[in-house]
Amino acid sequence: QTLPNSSETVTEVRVEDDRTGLSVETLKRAFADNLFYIQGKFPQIASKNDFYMALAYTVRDRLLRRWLNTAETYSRNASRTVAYLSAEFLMGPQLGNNLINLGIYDQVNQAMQELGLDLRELLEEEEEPGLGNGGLGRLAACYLDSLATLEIPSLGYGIRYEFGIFDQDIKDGWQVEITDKWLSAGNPWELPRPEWSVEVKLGGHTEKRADEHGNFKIYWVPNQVVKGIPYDTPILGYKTNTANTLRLWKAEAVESFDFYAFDSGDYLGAVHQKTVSENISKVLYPNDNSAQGKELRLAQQIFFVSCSLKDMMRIMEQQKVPLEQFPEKFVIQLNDTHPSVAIPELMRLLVDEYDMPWEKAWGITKQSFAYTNHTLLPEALERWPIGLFGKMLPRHLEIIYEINKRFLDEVRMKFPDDTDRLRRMSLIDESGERYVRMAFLACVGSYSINGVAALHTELLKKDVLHDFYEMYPEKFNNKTNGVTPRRFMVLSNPRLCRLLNSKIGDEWIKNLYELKKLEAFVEDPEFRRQWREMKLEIKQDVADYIKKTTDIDVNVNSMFDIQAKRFHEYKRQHLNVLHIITLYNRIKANPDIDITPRTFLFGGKAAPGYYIAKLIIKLINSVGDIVNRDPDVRDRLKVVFLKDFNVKFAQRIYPSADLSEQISTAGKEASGTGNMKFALNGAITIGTLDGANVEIREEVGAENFFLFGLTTEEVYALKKEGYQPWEYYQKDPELKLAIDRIASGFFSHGDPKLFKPLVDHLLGNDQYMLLADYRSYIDTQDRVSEAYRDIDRWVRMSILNVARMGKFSSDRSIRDYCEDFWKVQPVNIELKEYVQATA
Ligand code: GPU
Repeated sequence: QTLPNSSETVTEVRVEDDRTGLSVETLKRAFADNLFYIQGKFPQIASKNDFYMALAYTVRDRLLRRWLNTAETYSRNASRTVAYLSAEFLMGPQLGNNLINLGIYDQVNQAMQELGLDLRELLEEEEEPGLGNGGLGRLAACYLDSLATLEIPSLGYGIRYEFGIFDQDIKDGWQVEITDKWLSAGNPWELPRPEWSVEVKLGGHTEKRADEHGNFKIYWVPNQVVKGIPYDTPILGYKTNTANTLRLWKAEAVESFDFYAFDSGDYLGAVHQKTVSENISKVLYPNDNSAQGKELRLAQQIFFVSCSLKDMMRIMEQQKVPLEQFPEKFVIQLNDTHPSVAIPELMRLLVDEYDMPWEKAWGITKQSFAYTNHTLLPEALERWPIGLFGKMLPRHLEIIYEINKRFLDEVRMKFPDDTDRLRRMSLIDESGERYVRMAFLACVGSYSINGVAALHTELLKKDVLHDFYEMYPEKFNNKTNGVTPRRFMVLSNPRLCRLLNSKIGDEWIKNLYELKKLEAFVEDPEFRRQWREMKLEIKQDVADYIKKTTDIDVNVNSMFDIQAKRFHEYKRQHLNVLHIITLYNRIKANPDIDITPRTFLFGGKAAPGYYIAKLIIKLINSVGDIVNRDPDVRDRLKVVFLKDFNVKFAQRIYPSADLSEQISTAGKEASGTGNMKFALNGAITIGTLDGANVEIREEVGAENFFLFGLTTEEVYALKKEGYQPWEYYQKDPELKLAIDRIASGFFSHGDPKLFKPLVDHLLGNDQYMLLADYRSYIDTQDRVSEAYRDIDRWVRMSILNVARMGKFSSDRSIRDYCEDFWKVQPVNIELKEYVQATA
């Protein structure tokens, strides 16, 4: 409120509104108000969580005006909108990020201080929404941040899992899974919108019947109906007024079922029905890069996809955009194939429910979808057994058959007399048990198909989707992944940011290529000293954390050598272990050997059903138990497994790395995004020519990157000529000794059985070719050790890595998507004091 200026001499007095004001005084008052009126507590009896909640509501109030202004502007302009469909959004904690993006971190910090509270402690209180497994879900979250920052109208659509990714504990060296009760203390960031609930049909059968005009139509008679309730979370851009929406669907029973059951007296039956419905959004499937083929998972997919499409149609109706203009109003990005039933579902809605002719509906559908592929691993490519699919989605199966029939006609026309091609490309795999091939469906129903790094896109074209590339070359394009510098630099690494800002200003936060300007300072010894000191302080923080959580002492002058990511054989954490054992063996053979001290840090979860991945975690802990205690080692090597790697923890750990381990078998990691987060925080990468490593190396320069291992072509060639891991084992004494020590029970209290499955994998077929890459890896690690001894050289490399990583901002990725095929324009949001209420 502004008091009117009655005369020239009266100074303007601004009274800040308690729900929007950003001054320290107003923030303090609003905080006290929320503690009292929302948490219902006075300071003397308030818990830390009460304080966190009061602060969260204080920040949310300040978001709401932006959020409503944004929604109002979008609906008034009927702006073209990106709908990002994803089964996972790995958002991480919201409070800190919102403070950064609102630009009030410092004011809030001061306000809390003046109230005798510690902002950092309150930030720690937040239970993060871990609604994703790893890279794919985190990428979706980074993209939402960039979409809002670039002022692009967009909606994220997904599932509001009651249980996100499990919490990981370690007992006796083994992973133990604990359910993630992230909602138990309440979620201040979401608003339920029950008035926009929708119903989704499942199961049953289809019938052909005449409608009221005597025309024959297909009717789907389901045997289950569930209700989807949207829960909205605001996604604020960095220093813009734009606040977009993440809309997550919660499954509930429809009321009609309750009434029906009560009438018939089946009270327990009604309650049971409720449980069955609610199960759909109960839990996130904890698999990364592997398809499960479970009925409930398919139910989750159709559930959130159908809710989201109906929501888009509701929005169009409200904005009076005719359905024919669906592709002008929305572009739907499919985050992998998990939401790809959206293609037959949109067809079903248009043809069955809106009586649109097939050709017209197909024209709309084909122009509305774009598909991102995130993996080349065969076990991760989704296929649904026909039986299971038809039982859950009988009408969708018919529609897929029709799409397939017309598609195969097209293939026949383009490639006459090529029956093998028809068999290869059919949406239905008929080589044994029949399956629906979801990646192929996504290719046929989308106007764009992209990979997530240059190499990955090339391999898609050459290999996994080669036939589709020949059929539709114009659809294929690359969009190299990126990460948001707001969360993964500004929020997580304040020390680095202060140093950067003091030299190059803060433009880099919105335009990451600005980091280039750092190169001018690499020859400045004072700057290098500051850089080194900064890194040391960060490492000290992490060392304190390690001491507190594991009671292990680590030396901050040792090299922090970190591998933090999901556990998977293709990511080869066990190759890293072979290096650790090799160094240990060298010390055992010669205790006085001069080696570069290292602290090996691991973090990451294994899928609960992935036995070998869990065994690798056990191996790391077992090796750590020996190495950390052996007096011969004299603290020169430390092995630490940090449990429960999640977004909060990732933010803490990335800044402390000297060396980033990106050591997957070439051709297996689609892109990787952890590789980017490490390098942006000044770590040097040791890596293979895989995924985005290739482009990182191109950007930072080969002399600032430690490359090793076979190339993708060499991997293929070696496989073809008959790879014999045993020969590598026989020929390389260091390798042989490392494996023998695992096999003999040296790290398992003399029990040779414990790690036998792992040893058998390596000496048997060694699918991911660790043995073939071992020597190159070890020799390169020796060069790394050498380089680290020249600390000044290392600091130069570190600075140059940061300076040259500008390409890997998710802002750049999102700009590429917008310009290349989304064709969406930014919409500026003006902040009005009040949103006009209309009847
Ligand atoms: N990715 Br498919 C996952 O995290 N989970 C999955 O189920 C599938 C892919 C990852 C890729 O492994 C990683 O290389 C990539 O950077 C990331 O998706 C985002 O594109």
